[in-house]
Amino acid sequence: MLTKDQVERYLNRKTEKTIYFDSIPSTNLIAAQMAKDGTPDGTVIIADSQTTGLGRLGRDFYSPPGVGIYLSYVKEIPAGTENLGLLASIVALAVCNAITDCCGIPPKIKWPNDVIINGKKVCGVLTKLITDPATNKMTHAVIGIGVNVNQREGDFPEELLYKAGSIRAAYGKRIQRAPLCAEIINNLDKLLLTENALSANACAYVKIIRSMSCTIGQKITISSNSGKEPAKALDIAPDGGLVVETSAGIKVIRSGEIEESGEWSLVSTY
Ligand code: BT5
Repeated sequence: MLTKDQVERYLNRKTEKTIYFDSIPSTNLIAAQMAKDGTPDGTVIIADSQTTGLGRLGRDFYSPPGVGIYLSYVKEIPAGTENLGLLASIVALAVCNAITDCCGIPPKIKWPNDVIINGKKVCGVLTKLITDPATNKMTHAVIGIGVNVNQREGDFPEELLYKAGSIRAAYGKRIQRAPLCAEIINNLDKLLLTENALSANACAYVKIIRSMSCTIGQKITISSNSGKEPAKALDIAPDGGLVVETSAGIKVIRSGEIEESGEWSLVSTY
């Protein structure tokens, strides 16, 4: 199990709350309730496993015990926050840097927030914004992060085998989860609390996120409420959106889903 004693040896934070569970339905559900109840900025909920881990759009996130990192980070959204569109990519950046520093493998970011190694998803991010019903203002972001660390090839359910990967499968041996988990939190604290990346000048972050993107240059399909549309991904916009070229011209998408067709795989290979 990923325990408090193991993780705290590597954590830089001194005052922010970090709460540990063995098995719970979803760290995001607990973190969202705590955000509504006014938990301090930077509160983190960690679980060794989740029984109903959540993905985006009602999907599941497979979260078995003993092999992954499942955590949710509560970030207050002060008035004047400008870079909320970049949040998902900034979180992916924090995870990528932690994996590079702890495991020596530089992952890529599939826009906006999947972390990819050798073409497979090793981490997903789910961001939920909390609104105060009294004022109708956004108060918090709950950032859920799930990382596949020590699964071996073939450990995933059949339907995930072709798309899910783990750091161990890429690295070739077991990874210590505690230092990696702590480094993800240390990076989030640095970016979101110390540097205040959501309100700071975004240029430097966008530049790094762009350099880690495996989406730029790809032939993609955009899925949205209005259907599917083929496109080519051109760039990351200054606000975190994806600049795409479609048959109708160049535009920026800020929500919806993209699938990479796999035909232009140049950018995502190592
Ligand atoms: C995500 O959604 O990837 C967001 C995942 C966020 C998980 C964290 S864990 C801590 C926190 N608490 C929660 O309850 N959730 C967050 P999405 O982009 O919708 O991807 C979901 C899809 O990825 C699924 O439909 C599967 O196809 C695939 N998938 C499921 N489990 C996976 C896994 N462990 N690794 C890679 N892919 C997975």
